[in-house]
Amino acid sequence: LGRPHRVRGVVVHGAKRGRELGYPTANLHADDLGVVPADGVYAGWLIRPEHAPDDGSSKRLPAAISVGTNPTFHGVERTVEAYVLGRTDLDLYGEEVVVELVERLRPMVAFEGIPALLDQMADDVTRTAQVLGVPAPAASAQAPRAADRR
Ligand code: FMN
Repeated sequence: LGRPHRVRGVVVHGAKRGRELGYPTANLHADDLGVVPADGVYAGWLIRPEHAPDDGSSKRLPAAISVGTNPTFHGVERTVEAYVLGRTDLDLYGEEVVVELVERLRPMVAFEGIPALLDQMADDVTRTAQVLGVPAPAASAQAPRAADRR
């Protein structure tokens, strides 16, 4: 991508499906989605410019980012959503954040079902950690693989 693309926006409530899937995402209400690069899945960072942590927690969080309409769920609205690796506890609603897209991993895909999407997302998370040079989240922090949910 050359210089990483950045999208700034306020975190809004999405379809709430992500939490159930095990991958809660921060959905961005972007100032200008027109400048977002092609639909797909990216490795990148979620940056919290207004977050002044006194606990030493980071302003830059590693994230797997989805840009598109979520065709598996027949969505129509184009969204930018960031899953912060291994974090199911973050509450970012109403916060202004910046999403930095470092590397495009793959196109957006309309999967036949949720198990296939979950297997792919687990792989996306592993590859994101590799690209960013951070440890992959512990298995316990990850969503169950599709095979474990049957
Ligand atoms: N949705 C798709 O339909 N196809 C995909 O290939 C796809 N890949 C994703 C990869 C990652 C790393 C993430 C975080 C999301 C991906 N999504 C994909 C989006 C999910 O469908 C979406 O996060 C989920 O439906 C939750 O939506 P919500 O936040 O609006 O509740």
